[in-house]
Amino acid sequence: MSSSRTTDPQPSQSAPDTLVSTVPVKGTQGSVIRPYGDMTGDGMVQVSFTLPVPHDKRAEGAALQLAAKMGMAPALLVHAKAIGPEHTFFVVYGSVTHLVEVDKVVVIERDFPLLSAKEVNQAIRKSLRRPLVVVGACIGTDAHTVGIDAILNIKGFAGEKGLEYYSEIRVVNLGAQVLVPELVERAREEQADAVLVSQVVTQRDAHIHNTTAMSAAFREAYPSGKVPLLIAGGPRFEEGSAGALGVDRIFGKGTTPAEVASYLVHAVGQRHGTRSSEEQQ
Ligand code: B12
Repeated sequence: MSSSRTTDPQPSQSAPDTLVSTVPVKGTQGSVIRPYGDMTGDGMVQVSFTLPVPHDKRAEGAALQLAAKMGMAPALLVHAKAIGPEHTFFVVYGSVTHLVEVDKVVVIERDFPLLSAKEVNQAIRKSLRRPLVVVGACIGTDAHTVGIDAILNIKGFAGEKGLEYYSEIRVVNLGAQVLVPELVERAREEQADAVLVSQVVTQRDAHIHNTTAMSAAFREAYPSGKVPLLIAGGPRFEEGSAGALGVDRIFGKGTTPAEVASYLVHAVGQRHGTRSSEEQQ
């Protein structure tokens, strides 16, 4: 094993990092780890990618060159297949030289209490004295409604009922491919307290562009301080990117309706200067 593998941790390229394993590696210090392939600390990973070249020997060499530049040494080309006349798909398996510093992994923890449906309803009655109005939609050209429906529809997700089940939440679900001006108009008509948008397609960063355009449109249409809570969700948003996207909160993969309902109570409570009894403890 070369010394660079054990003594030269690479800075992380993007935060937060995903935690793979927390078991310390023999020959490394503290919580520095390497991927596991055949044995502890061998650093083996498998990656797949496409290069815009026809499939031939030169293409395979190009794939291995890329693997080496990504810090995979040695690297094995385990699969190469032409996808059309001008592109080749590759799978490369090899040992990475990079180390993972588990201590430096940043995890964003939930910063509000998880409430039962009864507690959510009570808190809304206390803070608003009327039902909380939620307007939801899949915006842009995105037609992936399963995620937003999982949060909004009464049938819910992961054994939890959706927001429609809560007696103090009124849900207006606009469905798929809703244009931003339409969403803004409907939110105003319904006097929405919160607007929930879903973005699943990430091609060409569509989720980022659409969410940023949506938040800008709301800021333009509403007086300052009166913009509804803006919440975006989908499997590929970066945690912690809410500020950059101009929204109040991002929810990712595996979100459950109770988490969203609890957040709504927390955020509405903050706006109206009331907190749920759990938060007061
Ligand atoms: C079902 C599906 C479809 C269905 C959608 C049906 C429907 N009514 O939704 C159909 C067949 C229509 C479809 C079409 C397409 N699809 Co599709 N589809 C999928 C698939 C298989 C599952 C998505 C899903 O339902 N997940 C289950 C839900 C519950 O999970 P979720 O969306 O992550 O939602 C959870 C959280 O993210 C969060 N959440 C989500 N939204 C929100 C919103 C808020 C406010 C909150 C709080 C939380 C929240 O809470 C949810 C519950 O935990 C995925 C692949 C996959 N396995 O994920 C591809 C996938 C999303 N599709 C993809 C593609 C490319 C397409 C098409 C472009 C294909 C094509 N060439 O035509 C079209 C696009 C159509 C369009 N205009 O949008 C790609 C997207 C790639 C990318 N990086 O953008 C994927 C990843 C497949 C792939 N690997 O290539 N698709």
